[in-house]
Amino acid sequence: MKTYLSSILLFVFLNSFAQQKSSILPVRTSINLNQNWSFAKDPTRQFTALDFHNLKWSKVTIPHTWNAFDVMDDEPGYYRGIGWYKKKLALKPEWKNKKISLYFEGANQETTVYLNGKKIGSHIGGYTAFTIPLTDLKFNGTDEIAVKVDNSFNENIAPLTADFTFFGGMYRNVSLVVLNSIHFEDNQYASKGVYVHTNNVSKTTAEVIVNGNLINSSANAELTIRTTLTDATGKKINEAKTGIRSTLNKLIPFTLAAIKVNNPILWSPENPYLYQATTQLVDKTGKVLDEIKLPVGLRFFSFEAEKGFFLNGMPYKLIGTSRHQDFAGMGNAVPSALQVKDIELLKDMGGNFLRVAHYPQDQAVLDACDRMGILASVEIPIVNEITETEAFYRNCKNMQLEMIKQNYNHPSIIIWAYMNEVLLRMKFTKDPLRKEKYVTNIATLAQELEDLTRTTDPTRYTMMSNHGDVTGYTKAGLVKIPMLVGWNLYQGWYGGKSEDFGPNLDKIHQQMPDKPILVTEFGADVDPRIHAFSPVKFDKSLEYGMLYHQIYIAAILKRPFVAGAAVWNLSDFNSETRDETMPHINNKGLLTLDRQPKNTYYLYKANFQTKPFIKISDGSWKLRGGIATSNENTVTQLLQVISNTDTVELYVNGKSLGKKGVHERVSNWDVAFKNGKNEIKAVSFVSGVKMEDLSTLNFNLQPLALNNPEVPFKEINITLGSQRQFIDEHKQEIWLPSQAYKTGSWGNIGGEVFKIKNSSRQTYGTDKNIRGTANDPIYQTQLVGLDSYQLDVPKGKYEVTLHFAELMGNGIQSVLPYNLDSLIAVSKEVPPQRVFDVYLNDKLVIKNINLAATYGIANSVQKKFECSVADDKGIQILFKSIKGKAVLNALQVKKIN
Ligand code: GCB
Repeated sequence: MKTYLSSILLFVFLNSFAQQKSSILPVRTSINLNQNWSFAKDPTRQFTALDFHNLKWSKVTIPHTWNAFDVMDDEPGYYRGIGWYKKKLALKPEWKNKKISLYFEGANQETTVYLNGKKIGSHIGGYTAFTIPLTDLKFNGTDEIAVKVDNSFNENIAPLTADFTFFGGMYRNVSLVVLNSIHFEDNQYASKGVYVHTNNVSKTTAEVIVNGNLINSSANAELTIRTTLTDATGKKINEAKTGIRSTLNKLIPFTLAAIKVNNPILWSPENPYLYQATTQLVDKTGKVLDEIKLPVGLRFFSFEAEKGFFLNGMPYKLIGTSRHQDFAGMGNAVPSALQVKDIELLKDMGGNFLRVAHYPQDQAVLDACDRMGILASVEIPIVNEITETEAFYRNCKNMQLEMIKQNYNHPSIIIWAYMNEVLLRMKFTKDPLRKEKYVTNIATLAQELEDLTRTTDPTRYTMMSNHGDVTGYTKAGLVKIPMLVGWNLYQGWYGGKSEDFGPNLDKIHQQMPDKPILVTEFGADVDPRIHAFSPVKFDKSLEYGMLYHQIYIAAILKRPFVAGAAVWNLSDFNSETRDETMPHINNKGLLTLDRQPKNTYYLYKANFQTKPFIKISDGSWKLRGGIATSNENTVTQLLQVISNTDTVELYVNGKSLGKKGVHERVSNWDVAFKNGKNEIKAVSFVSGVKMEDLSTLNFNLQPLALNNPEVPFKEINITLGSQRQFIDEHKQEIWLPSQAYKTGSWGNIGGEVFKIKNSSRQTYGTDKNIRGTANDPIYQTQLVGLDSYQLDVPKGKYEVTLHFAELMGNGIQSVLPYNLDSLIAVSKEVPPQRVFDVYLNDKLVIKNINLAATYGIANSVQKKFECSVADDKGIQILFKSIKGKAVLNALQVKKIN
């Protein structure tokens, strides 16, 4: 919550900054309209722009989503319906003869716009910009715009289903654009109407070509269109111009002669050098009527099936991440400055590639890619499946055109894509003929989008991203349609082992030796609160994530035919339909939802950023704990140092542990932590220059014997049926896995680890959302059928809290929503109803507890007691079954006296 709050404050600050900056250009005036909107939900869907005054209005600022908070609760689902926005316009009288329009950078997902109660335009699709012309304005201060936005499911609008939350609202900037009656225009696709591309680029020469459309709504006129190309210092390189006689109210296309550049400075990630093309519309008297400034990056690139990607004639591995646009506490209504920060983080990690997934994003993102040198792929949101209707096809094609035309001028873009895992949610599986028709219809849509893309922009490559069903996509004819194929591969996560990834890539390449391929997704969920010393798939530990990514990075770098790879995902993101350890969030990010780096981010940084780098992998583990195995009062645990240097020297509490080599960017150390603060220093020398990283780790040591006078017992938090360590940073609690009871120490007597029976599905405990807690992992595992729990604590007064949740029963075995292995057997087992008593030091404290019947399935239940220990028998918790087997999920014991 703390981080959410600071994010929100930052948001308010950045937003007011954006207001002050609203740009007044000499010929195009663009006024930021983000302030002072009124907003109301219309769950009954019955209001119109004439009678909506009775709704419950509140003041909002754009960017705005109505789902920012309802996705943060524990309940599934979020408001998908209608939201109304209204605002009065302040118009200047001198604009009376100008062309005035509203420019929406994005609203999710169907928008209808009204002026003074009358409908004046609409837009379909949540991720592209649109322009609504304003005519019939009154100019007397009463002009009111109303905007109806609807994020309900609509079978004709992509995405239909996806592993991300479809936040509703006017979530990107809105502005008022005032233009002369003669201006550049693309009235259908909300682009600026001027396009720039390059041709014949080499190290010695390049050509810059500008084309576009203009419109004249005043009187026929003789006009000149002129483009001036300047270098990054503003020095003129050359210009091109043409004369045009414009006829009234007709869209007039134009193309200028190529502007030559000798010895160009080529654009690349290492040197993202931008020229600028300023295109002006000039009348007979020399007056400039319109002007558009566009960045120009001179670069040439190609993909080869065998050798991968080439930039400016050199082999170049594309490495980066995919990105979703949401942020902690804000949903998708994120100010541009924060979005730019993401690109800075990607750059800082050494990334040179961004897959803008699964939909076009804020212009600020691609502007940042242009400036910082990140090559990009952008796609429309056809995800998982299609609807076989004319309207769906039409909307998809329209989105594709909007995407290309609105983003055409970004030199960073090299790929347009249009489908993601479109065979994942296969329809008509029981009717082979109908299924075949469905697949044919997908291929037809793909081909139409492909053709449209190639004609609209022949300067870029096309791509489709598929899940691991190589045969399915090949048979469906989908592999041969796009110029590049992206594979989303999750060996070692949704199926198989991480080590299978490399051989799987080889197989794919052998099957389609002529096709350039990228790995457009790979990743493993990392919940940074979870750690494991023997990490296993699905435990969500940071340590499993590290191993997974080490294996993937090595496999990608080894294979030249892999043109590029994008980690799924740059950061964690909202996905309402997910449960698991952090319900409603997909944890495959290298950064958290509020952009804190996980250790996996540093692993990429050590691999791909070229400056010397050293980092103690404390990450989220500055607070950790462990159980002493002897009476030494130290606990030896693994500590990793992430670095791109060859050797690391590690100091613990001022003492050197010696030097060690770095393997796959990690050096592993067994550190004997003492109780309390441990000062760690990692040192490396690069070309004689010393570099170091410092960290203070707070270690909570549990002595072997709980009555050890040197480490007096204060508190212990234990999870059962788990081998993970869980850190609750807010409460500063460390949860350690239980152990079998040892005399003098503590542990469970009896009990089996909870497993979902008769299921080939892999989970760690259950992956069901546990209601009533944010610490789901504590409750998602348990011991079943235990006899007792014994803690040999010293004499004193204690608070004992037992944590339960019923993990069996209807609904508990939901299939992972995005499990890519479709052949998973789901247990249909009905829960054994358990009823049991609990005794604390011989006293009956819980009688006849029936978790399922009393509290329901997957609800967290806490029972707190006090007890006094007056002898050396410690604390004994006894479980007596009446029906079925007793369970315990977690246990906390605190000394209070
Ligand atoms: C995929 C999807 C992506 C999901 C991801 C996951 O293959 O393309 O949208 O979020 O897997 O995490 O399951």
